[in-house]
Amino acid sequence: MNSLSKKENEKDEYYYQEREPGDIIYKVIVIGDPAIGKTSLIRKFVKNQFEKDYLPTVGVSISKESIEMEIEGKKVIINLLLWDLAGQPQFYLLHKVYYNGANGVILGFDLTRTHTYSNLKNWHKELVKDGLIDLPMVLVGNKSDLKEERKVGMAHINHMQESLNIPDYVETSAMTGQNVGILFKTIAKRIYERNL
Ligand code: G3D
Ligand code: MG
Repeated sequence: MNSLSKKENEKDEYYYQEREPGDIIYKVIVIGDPAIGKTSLIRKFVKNQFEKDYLPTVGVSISKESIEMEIEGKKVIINLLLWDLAGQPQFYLLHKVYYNGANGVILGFDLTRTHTYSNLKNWHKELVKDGLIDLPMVLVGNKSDLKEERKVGMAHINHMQESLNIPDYVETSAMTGQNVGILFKTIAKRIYERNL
């Protein structure tokens, strides 16, 4: 067996292996304007980059990470399948396919670029149109390390949270890793609570 087919094989085994009946697996879609740091946030969070599948034809890459959390005194292991959509407009028609079966949404913007913040409304509209509005959702403002270049203040963010009805907001830096774990744990916890 050559190394490529061995790798393919391992990947298949990974994706199709039998799972324990109690295994918790959630599909989380990560959306927002290009270059806000969606891919960087996922890369920072996912330890084993082997557990990733890139489908260039549809512009989607899927990573998996497990988190152990204590929720209401109970230890739970949650597997997150993180769907990362390439931002190119040619893929926009595929959003509906990409959204299909999602359990939660991470909606992001770049703290240093105001239009990525204004565009949250359009991303949200698309979620409404595709019937995903009731899913657990976390708002993320990324690039908090770029303090000097910051353009979006907390008052604006709180206003957006209210108008989009997203109670959870996390401010991250994919560069330093600040709050990256908290971001993914927050969405996992919200989905878990929703499904109790
Ligand atoms: P996307 O997946 O949303 O399109 P990427 O965004 O993850 O590709 O990131 C876009 C650019 O922003 C990258 O720079 C990346 O290194 C940078 N970036 C992402 N997150 C952060 C962050 O938290 N802080 C800083 N300072 N930069 C960040 P390049 O230069 O590779 O295009
Ligand atoms: Mg990307």
